[in-house]
Amino acid sequence: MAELKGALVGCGFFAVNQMHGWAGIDGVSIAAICDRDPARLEAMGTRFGISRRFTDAEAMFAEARPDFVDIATTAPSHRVLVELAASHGVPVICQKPFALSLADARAMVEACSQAGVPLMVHENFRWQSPIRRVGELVATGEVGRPFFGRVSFRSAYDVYSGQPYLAEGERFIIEDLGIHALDIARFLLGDATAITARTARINSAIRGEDVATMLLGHDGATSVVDCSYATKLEKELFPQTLVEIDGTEGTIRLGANYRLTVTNGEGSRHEDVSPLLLPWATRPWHNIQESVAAIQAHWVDCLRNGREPDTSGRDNLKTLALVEAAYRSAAEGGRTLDPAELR
Ligand code: NAD
Ligand code: 89Y
Repeated sequence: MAELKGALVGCGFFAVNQMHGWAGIDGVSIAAICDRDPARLEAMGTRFGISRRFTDAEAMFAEARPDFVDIATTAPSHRVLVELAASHGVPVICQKPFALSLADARAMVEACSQAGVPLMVHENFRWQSPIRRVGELVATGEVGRPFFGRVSFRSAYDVYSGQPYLAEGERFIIEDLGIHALDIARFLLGDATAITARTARINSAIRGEDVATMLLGHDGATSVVDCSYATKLEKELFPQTLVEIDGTEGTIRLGANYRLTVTNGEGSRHEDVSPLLLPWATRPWHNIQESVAAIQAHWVDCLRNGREPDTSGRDNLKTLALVEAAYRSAAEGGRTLDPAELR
């Protein structure tokens, strides 16, 4: 099997995880990296021993001719970079949030489709092993037909020191974190046909909303998706997503510290679904870090076998439509919207 030679654009805070992830996958290497900030480029190149370094993505595509590109920049640059990859015929992975608007996202999906290149959004939370386990239990009918779900992420972890831009944008928690929780709700309960949202800003030192509560209607089920970065708990749970599923035959609870409880006609049982601590991982990020490795392995599998990734650009339009609809609903006093109206 020929080795896949990838390239990475964006050598910032999170890309380190992606570089470690690639290093752990057989038959894949990162042959070139790019960042417009020379200091960040040098730091990443030195850390991972990559000598082909570019400050300009166009030059990187033209000279390095990678088999795929992993875009790890923040959202404002995503459209330009995805379209650049498409114009060079290079399969592309793009970090979440995929785009700043649905119009941009649609254009990016179209550009890749026209160029015939695969496109995956790095929407990794549904790849966390505890979430996968909940998905497996739902899919195998352990609790019957789900009629209610809750996807909850509540924390007061200081995300601003590592990612200062999170404190600066007009939008914050739905676009940055709620996007993952909404995607998990879709993954577990299917696409949503209605959403209503309320938001609040509790931390006055940031610009956007840091609390969001959303109510979603799915086919045959209702879910509550709630997230907060203003919740001071006795024990900080960052970055755990807690999940509740009520089904016709029982319940699933993914509780704190990765304790899973399944209750059905056979009684209750518990599982420890703690994520692996990969050799390069650091607590408490190891849950997210494991999911980075998992989504990257999925990408390689899809690329080699000509399959569309689960979190393709096309699929992600539905998650992004929920994000847009949530902001619109909150701005309009909690009006219920069908996200398909926005898609
Ligand atoms: P960052 O600002 O630390 O890093 C981004 C880097 O991209 C910077 O070094 C910047 O110079 C570079 N860059 C920007 N535009 C460029 C361009 N056109 N060409 C070359 N380089 C360019 O950001 P970050 O915190 O690493 O976040 C990156 C993305 O990862 C964001 O979209 C964020 O939402 C996402 N993220 C995802 C997860 C997850 O679990 N999926 C976690 C954290 C961050
Ligand atoms: O950017 C965010 C993400 O995607 O996961 C957690 C995070 O780093 C901060 O909210």
